[in-house]
Amino acid sequence: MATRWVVMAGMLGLALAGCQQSERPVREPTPLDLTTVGTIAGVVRFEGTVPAQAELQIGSSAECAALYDGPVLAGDVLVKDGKVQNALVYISKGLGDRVFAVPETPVVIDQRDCLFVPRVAAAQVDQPVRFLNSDMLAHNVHGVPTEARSWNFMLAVRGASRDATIEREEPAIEIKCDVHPWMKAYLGVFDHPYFAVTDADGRFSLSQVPPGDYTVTVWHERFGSSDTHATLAPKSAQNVTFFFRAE
Ligand SMILES: [Cu+2]
Repeated sequence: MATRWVVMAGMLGLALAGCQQSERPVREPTPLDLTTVGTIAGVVRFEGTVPAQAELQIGSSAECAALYDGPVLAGDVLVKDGKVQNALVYISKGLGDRVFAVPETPVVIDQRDCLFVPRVAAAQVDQPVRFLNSDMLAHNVHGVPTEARSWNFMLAVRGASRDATIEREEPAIEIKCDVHPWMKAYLGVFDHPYFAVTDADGRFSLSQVPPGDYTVTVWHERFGSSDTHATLAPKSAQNVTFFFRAE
């Protein structure tokens, strides 16, 4: 009998902890002095022989395979003229205890032609991340963070969507579809708005950054990550170039 009570109390404790986590008080954003903010922008480059993209083995699903004629590439290495697309660049140190408003606009990740689109995305902590299914077959969305809570839901039919919010920072959360094991995406989650995914020209831009000394980090799913230092004077623009090199 005594044991039973202990177990029940333990469960109650867990339930309360869960409640508190999902109803955290909204923190008041720190005012940003727009007369002094600046920009950290630049490019992510790759030097040397560019490794080949992974080729996806989609043959286990006849429905997915029917969508393609030739090989299906992962999009894990997108390098053009030495410029790296789909690298995630973000401020990793230097913002102190500033608090930033959380955007209500969702970051959208589609499941289209049996792939996640985009493959690399980023959001703020607590910002809605909207997953869609644009295919005529069922997908699921399984986020497997190492720090934050995982999530896992089905999007059974075309047009289905569901939002997830991530409650703590993590630079690159792996997202997969358990129905189709080749489907992967990566989501960076930050408690500030200073992040970007590089475009086809390898470019990124972090705007409205307060003056200060920062560590800026680049992450790429195949090439790894590296840091650089950037000092931003008031109302200035700082240029940063990251280099990945062939091993
Ligand atoms: Cu799927």
